[in-house]
Amino acid sequence: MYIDKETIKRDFKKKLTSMFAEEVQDASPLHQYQALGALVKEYASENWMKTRKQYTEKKEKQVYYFSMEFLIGRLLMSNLINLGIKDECQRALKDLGIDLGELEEVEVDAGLGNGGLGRLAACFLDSMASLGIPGHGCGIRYNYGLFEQKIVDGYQVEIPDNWLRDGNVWETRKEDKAVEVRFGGYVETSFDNNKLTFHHRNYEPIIAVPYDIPIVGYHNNTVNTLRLWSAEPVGREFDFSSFSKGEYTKAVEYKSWVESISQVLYPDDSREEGRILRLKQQYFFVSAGIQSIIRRFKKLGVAIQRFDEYIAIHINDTHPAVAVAELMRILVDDEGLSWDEAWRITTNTIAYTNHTIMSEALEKWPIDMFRKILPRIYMIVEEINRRFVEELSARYPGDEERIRNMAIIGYGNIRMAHLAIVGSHSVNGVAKLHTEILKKQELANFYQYYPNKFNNKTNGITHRRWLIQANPRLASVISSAIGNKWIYVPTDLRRLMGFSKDASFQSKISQVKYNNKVDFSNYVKEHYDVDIDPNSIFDVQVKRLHAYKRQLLNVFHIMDLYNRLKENPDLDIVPRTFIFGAKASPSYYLAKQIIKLINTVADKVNKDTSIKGKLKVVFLENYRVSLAEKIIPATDVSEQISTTTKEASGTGNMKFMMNGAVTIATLDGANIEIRDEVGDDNIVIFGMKDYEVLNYYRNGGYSAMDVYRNDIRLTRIVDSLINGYFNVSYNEFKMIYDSLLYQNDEYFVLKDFDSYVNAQNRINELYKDKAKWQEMCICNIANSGEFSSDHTIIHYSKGIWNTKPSIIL
Ligand code: 26Q
Repeated sequence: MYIDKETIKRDFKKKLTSMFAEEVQDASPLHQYQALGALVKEYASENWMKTRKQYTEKKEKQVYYFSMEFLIGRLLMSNLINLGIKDECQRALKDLGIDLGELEEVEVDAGLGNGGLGRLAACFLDSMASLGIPGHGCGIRYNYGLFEQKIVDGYQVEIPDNWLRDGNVWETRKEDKAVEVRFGGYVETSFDNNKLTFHHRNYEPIIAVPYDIPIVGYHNNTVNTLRLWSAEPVGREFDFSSFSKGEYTKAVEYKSWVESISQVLYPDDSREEGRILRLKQQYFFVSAGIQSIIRRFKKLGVAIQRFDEYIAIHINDTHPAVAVAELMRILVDDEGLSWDEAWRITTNTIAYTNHTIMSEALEKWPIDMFRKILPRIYMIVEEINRRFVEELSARYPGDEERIRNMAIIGYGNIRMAHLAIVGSHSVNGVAKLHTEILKKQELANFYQYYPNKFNNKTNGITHRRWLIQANPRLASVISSAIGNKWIYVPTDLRRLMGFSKDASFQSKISQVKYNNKVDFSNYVKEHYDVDIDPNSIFDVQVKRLHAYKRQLLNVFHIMDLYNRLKENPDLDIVPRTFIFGAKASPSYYLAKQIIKLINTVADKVNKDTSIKGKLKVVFLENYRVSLAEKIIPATDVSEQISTTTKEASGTGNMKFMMNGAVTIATLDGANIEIRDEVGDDNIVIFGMKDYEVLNYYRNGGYSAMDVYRNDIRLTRIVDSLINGYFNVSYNEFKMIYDSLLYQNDEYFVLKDFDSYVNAQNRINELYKDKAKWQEMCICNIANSGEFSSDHTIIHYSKGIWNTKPSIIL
């Protein structure tokens, strides 16, 4: 789309007038941002209509990506870039005395996700739109996203994320598209016209109101939709006066019960099981989403028997797995199809992605709870299970144990992963190793039974947000070397390999990194009042805090390095700045102790002038998408150090690679595929191999205590957690201490320590050779195109959804 500067200026002023009756110079940055956002949305609207119309007229197959989480971040810049009007807009605002970069900072992140899974959903939306694939998001419009993190005295404190306080310029409330979702009550059966019929009685109705957000494709006129559902009571305006006293109270209670459903995103907390509200959230958005899909489908005038030829539903982990039963319910109860016909359609429509092998994260719901909230859905799950168990008995006669292990309902629970596998035609893992582990270990029984359902789709990230938008300096240096085909075909970045040894190109790349580091240092100074040196190595670990991600291993290396520096202040190392960003789930105490430990170490190290500024540690408060966009382009060393087999894929690893960081990693998740792309010389690998880890888990034989006793560095570090070294109470880090020595270090922090320290020493040596280091950085950028989510989405589209691009002229 092309809009000239003068038009933008005129339209922007008009918006300020119509929305706020203000002139440019009187409007606050918030109002300026809101006016600009509204204007950008307006610019996208025509294509939004056009896209929708074309999809309907051409009856194109649609994909609906169902996810409890969409970690969108900000939309202003990415919309401007994708519409192709960023530069013109920047010039227009400049004429009016406004800095676009400042307005960008006014937008609050849409933090409707925990981490990787939610961000993946957001990258996928961007890629689907940019490839012209008719694909839309379906989720929940939480009033509160992931909590805001404050660090107070080194501890994490959670603050509610009231992201809608000033409204959301990107959304459109579609009241006329609202649907009803029913909870509770009971099911009556009757025989009508010789047919068994089910009547849901005495249920609590809830209105689901959709809020639509445009998803703008890159320079291609496509605008898809992210539809987020909000829960509202039936009868929006209560006529409270008409209620008697008792009913009045009931009505108010009902209202707040309803509103609780879309109130808050659950922080990733697989330990806290069986929370009723989360199940209600799941059914709420799944039912609303499927109802609205059916409604639209019916307008096509195609027989419902052909539903699966026109619709693909993708479920992001098991969180929306109740979709299997809900689609069955609608097809059987409302559309009057036979069970077998409905089952064929359902399984052909639905596909499922698994994001974890951590067994404690596999969702299950207690039968009694599930039945009470979703009585009809429970009956359907029971019937699916009955038929599945019957099939299994025919295939594995007498193998009761296998059948018990595979059943959807067992040991008083409904196992959502089993429901998702049985009810879909495709089950995919998110990186090669992860998929292999699913097939050979976690889901081996299912793989044997349904070998053709299983497939791998390695994750990806959108290079538009994570390179073009977040790192414009790098994008421009790349284009000056190889042109801009890479923007449309990211694997074209490969051509940078021709420049990997080119001294002048190396120096450009190094200058970009340096400038980004200066920018970030200024940001750290302004927001944390910490001085960091842009000439030091920026070594970054940013991701959710989890024991398996091993932030602790990183801290232990820092403690060891500090000890070495104390012994020898002239130790020949390149100065390093270790940067962390991580939120811990509010009830995950071990994770919170690790945050406190990082801050405690930071405090001690940063205050100590005797180490001559060779070591700095910074904990970035409130890590989120918009902060990731600032730190990733400024990173030299990317920490991807999970216990091998535990990180399904990782996606941060890809973002760093694309921005020219060198990765220090275990051979876990997608790190393996990154290594395969760049080769062993351009990544630093350490740690246990998958088979070693699996062997210890299966057969035992690891003694953390022995490792601790036999390595004096570790003895010293681990002891200092409890011996007063840090001037904190004995119990401050006791849980960490016990997890290592008395729970035998489940994630092999001690076991991998020596190997990790050696790897870090290699990093130090490599960095000293400036040319070699730049060559590594370029090689990483050049090979990162494989990890564009465009690539990933093309594979989903061809291999799972059977959809094709629809070019909007
Ligand atoms: C479960 C029960 C109750 C409340 C919350 C949850 C919950 C919420 C979020 C469980 C899991 C999640 C998120 C998981 C996640 O982000 N997994 C990551 O997915 C990425 C995308 O595939 C992978 O790259 C990461 O390896 C994986 O950890």
